[in-house]
Amino acid sequence: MNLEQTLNEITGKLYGKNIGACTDAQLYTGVLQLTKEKMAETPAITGDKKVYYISMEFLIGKLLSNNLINLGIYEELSDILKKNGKTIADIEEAEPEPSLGNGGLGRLAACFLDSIATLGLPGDGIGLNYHFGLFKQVFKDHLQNAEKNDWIQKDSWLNNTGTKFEVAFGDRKVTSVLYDIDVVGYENGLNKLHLFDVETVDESLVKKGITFDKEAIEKNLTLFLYPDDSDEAGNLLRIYQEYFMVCNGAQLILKEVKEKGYDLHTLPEHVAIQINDTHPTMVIPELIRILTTEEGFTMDEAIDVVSRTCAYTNHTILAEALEKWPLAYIEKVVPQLVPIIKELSDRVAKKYKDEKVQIIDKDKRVHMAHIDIHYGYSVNGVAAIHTEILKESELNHFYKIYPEKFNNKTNGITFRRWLLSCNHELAAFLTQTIGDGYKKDAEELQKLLEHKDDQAVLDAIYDIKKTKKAELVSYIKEKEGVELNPDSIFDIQVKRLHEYKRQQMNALYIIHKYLEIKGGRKPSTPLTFIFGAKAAPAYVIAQDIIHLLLVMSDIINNDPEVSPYMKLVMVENYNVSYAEKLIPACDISEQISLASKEASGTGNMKFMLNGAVTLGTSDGANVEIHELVGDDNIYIFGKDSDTVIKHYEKADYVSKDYYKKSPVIKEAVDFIVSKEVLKVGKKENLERLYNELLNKDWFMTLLDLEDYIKVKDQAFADYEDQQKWKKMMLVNIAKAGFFSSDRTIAEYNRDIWKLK
Ligand code: GPQ
Repeated sequence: MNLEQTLNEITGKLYGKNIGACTDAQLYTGVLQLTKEKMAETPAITGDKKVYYISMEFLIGKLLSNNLINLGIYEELSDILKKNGKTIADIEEAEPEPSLGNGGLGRLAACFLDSIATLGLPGDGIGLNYHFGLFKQVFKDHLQNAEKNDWIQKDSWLNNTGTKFEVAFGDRKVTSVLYDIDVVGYENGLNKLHLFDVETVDESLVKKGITFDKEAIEKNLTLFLYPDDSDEAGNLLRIYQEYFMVCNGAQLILKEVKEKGYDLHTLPEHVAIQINDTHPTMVIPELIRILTTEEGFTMDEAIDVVSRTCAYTNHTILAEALEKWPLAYIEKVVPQLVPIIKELSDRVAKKYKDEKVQIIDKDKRVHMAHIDIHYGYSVNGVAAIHTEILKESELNHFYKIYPEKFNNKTNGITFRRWLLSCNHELAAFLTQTIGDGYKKDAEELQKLLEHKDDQAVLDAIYDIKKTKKAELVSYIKEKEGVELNPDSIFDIQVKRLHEYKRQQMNALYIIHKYLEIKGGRKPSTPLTFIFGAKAAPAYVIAQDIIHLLLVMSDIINNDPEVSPYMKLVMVENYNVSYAEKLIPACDISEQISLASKEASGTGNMKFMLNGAVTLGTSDGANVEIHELVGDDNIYIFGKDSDTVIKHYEKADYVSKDYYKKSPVIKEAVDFIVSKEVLKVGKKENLERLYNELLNKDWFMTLLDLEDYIKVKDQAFADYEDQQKWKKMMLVNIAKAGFFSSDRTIAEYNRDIWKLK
């Protein structure tokens, strides 16, 4: 049977209809079933050593198109649908987006699974099946509201495996259920994403918005990702979730190793466990607990075996993100782990006197990262500058003890999703121009450099950008009700909302531009500013920044004097699917974090690959982008990380000094609490933000604002020179190959996992 006959048969059985008669939603279900059948026929990737990537987040996005691409049947299926009067794009719209991650860390895990399978390496993900995932963002009265994201439908990518484990929280026991999602490599075999759930989970617990009873663990454990952690119950729930994941993960790993007939004493020869930031750290004491209590290991043996199996990735230097759980909390949730953690801590204390490397500190808090570093065999950062900062300052005390453990693995992105799937036009043009070798070997994108003086190629890249901008314009019109000008410059900042990422600095630029236009200085090419960001519900200032952006968009877009020259839109519920529409349409990629604070960033790579030019600070992977494209193809501004780190050390940054010194800064900051803005927005939120910027500004917005304005204006001016801009686009695309997650994963494997 050919593909069309198979699909007709499926829709016939499901709905008694042929392809052409189905609704898009019905057809989605039909194609889902077809794809799952094809995946089930794909051979599993095997080998005598396997990596388990354990993570609280897997921001996998919609899976249909990617699976079709990786199976090699995307084109064929899309033709079949067309023939029957349907489009693959409409069917994609019917797929709900799983929301199993917050941002970069979760998305990275998803890119990694794709690359592990694509490289033919045996490797599975281990995580949780959150029923409502990360909240759905809804704007009302210029404020963010959080609602549950009900993404799981009757038919989905989840396969109930029937595997169950028991997980004990002291005397309280729960039973897990394991759901698997198949991960198919690009023209390669099959791995799995294992998502654990609680058998007794109860969705009806969720009342208004995202509020629910936090005590009923058996019922609530897998309802949401990252529950509000502003109170003790929230913190405890997070620890329950973390332990639930690692306890299941440990049982699954040991079960698989035994089933293969290996002696558990040889665990490091057959298993590598990559710990994605500190959230899964308890897998270390949990494995030790199981091996010593159930498998007859001595404590020394268990510690030795586990330490040679686990490797840790650090994704941030922000102190507030480094988990330090009170021992009392762990005692309450998993008392059985406490003796192990104390043993691990005592062994460290005997050997090292330095306070800074202890596992349990004087205040009886457990430093999760310290467990990973002492009892893991590898510690890696996620971009060159980030790893240097870890070695030289943040984790310097550990680096001195274990220099051999430290290594860098600059992040990457899967080109299947972030080029082949989200930008068919560019992918097809590249294939036509440089062949399709780049699909397997991303470095081949450099061949494009041979065409940098080829007018037809330059024009084509620019035209594709125009097409993608036009598509985005109609999408935003439909979703947000805002009319954008496709001939304007698209300047985009999309990422989680955090002060260190400095969306507020971008907002101050926008205020500055608005005032300039009001004063009669109009930009030669109109400007479009687009934001997308969710803020943690308990993060007050982040909510205020969203409020300012929403208020400003109201003011700007409704001002007939200004809106022909400038528009601002903050898209609602920014997620992976939205990113896939925004990124191909972007001209200027905003990567403006305070230097030293963004571990890597991965959006920066996606934008570059799609021909946007970066406007950024010397932070995270921007530094490597800069090195690759050279000074002429990027806009870098702001103080460097050494300068910033010194400011923190000396505590000598005073934002008010910058405000007083610069009339431009003062004017923009004051505007936040001007009559005009207060008329539209809320006094409390706007004043709080204003005071924060003036009296605290912990992430030094005002430090870089003047330079930012100068360099951003330069970028807009350069855009006028079309020829110059086209070449910049071309160089960015050509140099993006380094950021393929295939390269990143090959490095993890070469240096850390060592799989065949
Ligand atoms: N990151 Cl620790 C997250 O998205 N969530 C987290 O909890 C932590 C880090 C990000 C980080 O901010 C980005 O700079 C990285 O590019 C990303 O992880 C992946 O490494």
